[in-house]
Formats: sequence, C-alpha cells, structure tokens
Amino acid sequence: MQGNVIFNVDAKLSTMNMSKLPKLFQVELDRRTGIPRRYKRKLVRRLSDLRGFFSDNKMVGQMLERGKNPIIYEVYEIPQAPSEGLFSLACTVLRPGKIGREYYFTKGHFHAKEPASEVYVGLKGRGMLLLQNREGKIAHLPLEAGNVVYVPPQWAHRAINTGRGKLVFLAVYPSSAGHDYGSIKKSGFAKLVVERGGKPALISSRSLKR
Ligand code: PAN
Ligand code: ZN
Repeated sequence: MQGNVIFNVDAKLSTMNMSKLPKLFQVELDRRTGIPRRYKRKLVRRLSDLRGFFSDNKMVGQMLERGKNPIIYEVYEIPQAPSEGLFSLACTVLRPGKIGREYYFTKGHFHAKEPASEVYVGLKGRGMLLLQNREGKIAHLPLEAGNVVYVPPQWAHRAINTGRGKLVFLAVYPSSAGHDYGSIKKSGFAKLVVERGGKPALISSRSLKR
C-alpha cells in the first residue's frame, strides 16, 4: 500500500526478516481503541488522498483550498512477505464524518492477485462493507463491533462508517494479495452510502455524481 507511512513502531515486529517464515507472535488489541499495541507500519489517509473518490468533488476542492484536510482513516499494519500461505493483518480506524451527504469511507480495492479472499472482524463502531464484483454486481453487509465479514475472491470492498464514533476493524488477508485501487478509482462503486432522514441509505452513484 502506498501513502503516508509511519515506520518503526515496534522493535520486535520491525526486525522481522521478511525473507524468512514469520515467527510465532501474538498482539494485544487495546481494549478502548481496538488498535494493536504493536504493529509495523501506520498509514494515514487524509481527504487529499481521497481526491476524486467522493461524489461531491467540488466540496472536496473547496475544503482543501481552505486548508481543511481531515484524516479520514488510519491503517495499522502487520505485514508478512508476499509468499503463499502467509497472512498480513491490518487494523483500520475509519473516522466518523461526511462529505456532503456521503459518509466517510475507505478507498476500496480489488485484490491484485486473485483469487484472494479476506476476513474483516468488526471491533468498534457501526458501518457497512460495500462489495462489487468485476461484472458490476453490488452487495452490502453490516460491518460493526462484534461481527465478521468474509470477502470472497474477486469482490472489490470498501468500508463505510455510518455511525457516530470511529469504525474499527481488523482485516486478515493473504500477504501476496496486492491492492488494485485503479479499477475502483476509474469506474467507482455503482452505489453510494448517504445520510437520508438521519439514517444511512444506498443510492445509485449516478444520481449524486458532480
Ligand atoms: C484493508 C484495507 C484498509 C484500507 O486492510 O486495505 O481498510 O482500505 P483501502 O486499502 O481500500 O484504502 C484490506 O482490505 N486489505 O486488503
Ligand atoms: Zn482487501
């Protein structure tokens, strides 16, 4: 994953030799925040990193011009070498908020090396996982504290925070999966999640695109 990456957080994890098999390890999740107490990299995604993703491009432009560039989400990664049979772990903290009527979300991606499935474990907050396959079929499932979502191979996936607090989830995926952001950036998801009458609603992305 590219982006603003902060290294050097944990000595044990960061000295892991990526060319060898990983050693046994366990990581505690902070009970209050859900964030792993040890991780190798922290990735920060701000509004400027999501330019072109939200439907109200104009509002994004105006906010950035005024110097408003909020953090949308952070990812705490424990990666492994991209070898068959290894899993990477990543904990995402997706902030609450909206751009216009559209709730904050993660960029969303297909896995580059298919087939690669993934498991999302909801740790805090309330939200949704939006999925879309290469044929354009769309699906959505709740993603919230206490549930587990299985993402099958060949489905692009995007997390959306529809709650008032942070949405925190742990992802477990093959370390060789890779991330294809380009396809989703180009075509977008066919549906958007917006607030309507105080509640989340799915609408066609064509009806809001500006
Ligand atoms: C997750 C995501 C994470 C950030 O770990 O990478 O939530 O979302 P984007 O990668 O779409 O910006 C995952 O799905 N890994 O495969
Ligand atoms: Zn993924």
